[in-house]
Amino acid sequence: MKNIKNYLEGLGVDKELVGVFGSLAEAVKKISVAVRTANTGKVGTTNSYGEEQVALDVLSNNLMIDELKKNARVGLIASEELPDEEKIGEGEYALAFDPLDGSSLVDVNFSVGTIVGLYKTKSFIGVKGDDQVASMIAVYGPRTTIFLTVKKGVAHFILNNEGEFILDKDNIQIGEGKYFAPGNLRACVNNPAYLELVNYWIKEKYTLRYSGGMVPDVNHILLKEKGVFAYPGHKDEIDGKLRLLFECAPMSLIMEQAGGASSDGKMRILEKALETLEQRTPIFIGSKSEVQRCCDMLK
Ligand code: P6P
Repeated sequence: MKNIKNYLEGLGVDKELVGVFGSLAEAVKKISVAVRTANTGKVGTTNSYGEEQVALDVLSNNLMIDELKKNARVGLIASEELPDEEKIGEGEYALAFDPLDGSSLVDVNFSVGTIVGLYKTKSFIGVKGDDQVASMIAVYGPRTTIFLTVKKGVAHFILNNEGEFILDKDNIQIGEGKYFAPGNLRACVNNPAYLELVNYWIKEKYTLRYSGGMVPDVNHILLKEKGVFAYPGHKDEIDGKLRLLFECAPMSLIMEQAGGASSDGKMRILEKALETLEQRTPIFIGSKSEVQRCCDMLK
């Protein structure tokens, strides 16, 4: 049975990057335990985007950073839970992450996830998603799983009882099919085109799969190999809620590497140059024809 290390070695990935994924796997295992056991209460602080932090946000962020600080190959980090990018060493890899996306869903026992984009850069300002050398999402659900890409396709791993992530499926190929995850439905009030798009999916009898957690919702598309997740902006937040660096770019790299697409409605997410760490973007991600439908109908 292949684990992450020998899967990556089989692709000829250099040992430094294999080691970084080893650190990420260790962090994911620790966050998985925290999600299942730690306090989900609010800690009375907010992150630099004004979002109230729950104890788990802070704990997950600390678990991730502690693990990365042990790896000499990691030089720069940026986290949704930190106010700015931070140099933590001399290594060539720069990691941008949302340590626990959807943390507010833990207290209702919904699935949540970790999102990581890996770069070789001295600063995240100015980077594009296409500059990522790799990306990873972890899902904390009934099982703890990882999707990752090193730009040689996408592979899925499941954590076993021995603490190993074992290869479940590689070469994920996104086709077409009738699943939809229509986020930010409140945008329909001021955006008749979005209302028309959602009504199209309803009239065509698409199956609704929306949990309020982007990671499990995109994970569903990757495992079913079809479907679309939409999160448009609306008049009060024209760029929507989701962040380019910490959420959308890493997810978009995985989706495109699996043969899907990801757009902000006008351009590929992976072509968008980062202007600020907290930059948000609308996102339509999944099966190619569904993403195209979103772009066409929301033009
Ligand atoms: P809404 C979770 O808080 C998150 O950042 C994403 O994981 C998710 O897709 C989105 O927000 C949900 O937003 O507006 O449905 O609560």
